[in-house]
Amino acid sequence: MGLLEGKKALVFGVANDHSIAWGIAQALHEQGAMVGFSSIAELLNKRVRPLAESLDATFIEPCNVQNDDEVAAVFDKWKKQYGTLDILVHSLAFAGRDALSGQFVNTTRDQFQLALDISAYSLVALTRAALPVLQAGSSVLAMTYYASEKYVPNYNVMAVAKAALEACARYLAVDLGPQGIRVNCISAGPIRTLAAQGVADFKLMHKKFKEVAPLRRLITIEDVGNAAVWLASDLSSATTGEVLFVDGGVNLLALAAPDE
Ligand code: NAD
Ligand code: 0WE
Repeated sequence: MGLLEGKKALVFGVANDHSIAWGIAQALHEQGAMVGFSSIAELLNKRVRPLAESLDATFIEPCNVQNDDEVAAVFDKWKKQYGTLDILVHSLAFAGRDALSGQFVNTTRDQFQLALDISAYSLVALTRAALPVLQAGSSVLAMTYYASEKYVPNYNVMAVAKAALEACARYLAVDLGPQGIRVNCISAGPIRTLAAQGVADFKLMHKKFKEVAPLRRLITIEDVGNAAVWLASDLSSATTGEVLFVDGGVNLLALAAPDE
């Protein structure tokens, strides 16, 4: 019997089979959850639908999280089709490519607004729109990155967006706690997804990560999916407003241990 038997999940942010959202969706499904999908319209038919159908999904709906009407429409549809939602997964982020290189001091107002809107405010927008279907025991999950706390070269405005996302999760956790709804973040180590593609020196980051990580290996979308199962399940019933690191221990380092 799976840990999520009888639960219904809605996952935002699958772009392809490398997406963290896809790793989470598969892990939730493996534990018995019914999983629905929402992604931006352009990705839906050629990329997301085949993946979703391989997990027997019957809910595959478009949503650009910048658009309040599209956000409302997804949850209206969910309510009509399923009535309640146990697991809401936010696995999306965006900043203009130009903002992710060069000096942070040059971040424009437009770049800042776009990154914070898509990557942080959207958690508030999705959670509020989901409230009519969320219930006691429901779990909301969002993906973050350690650069919210400590400097990472080139992450720039996304670091500010992740700091905002984590703060949003804490405030949502307090708002919704009395209703028995939990809100948490998973902070993953670097994974080669579409969003990591073309990131300056990502290959080098990967190499360094593997060398210094206490667990001496890279992080996979399966690792993240398994952590998501715990946070989505009743096993984590007293955990809310937290950031759970799935990073092989890298966040605990002040200085890498010397090579053996
Ligand atoms: P990905 O490219 O597979 O997923 C990002 C998703 O964001 C895509 O599906 C994209 O369509 C979606 N998106 C962008 N703008 C959107 C909008 N306006 N409306 C709706 N969806 C939109 O990359 P990923 O690495 O799987 O990213 C998922 C999450 O994980 C992000 O929050 C990212 O910041 C976070 N994260 C990634 C890593 C990593 O190294 N890959 C590490 C830690 C955290
Ligand atoms: O959160 C992320 C990805 C964030 C991201 C990446 C892109 C690249 C393509 C958001 N928006 C865009 N927009 C694009 O046009 N990660 C944690 C992966 C990541 O991204 C980095 C990293 C790491 C790690 C960017 C710079 C430096 C390190």
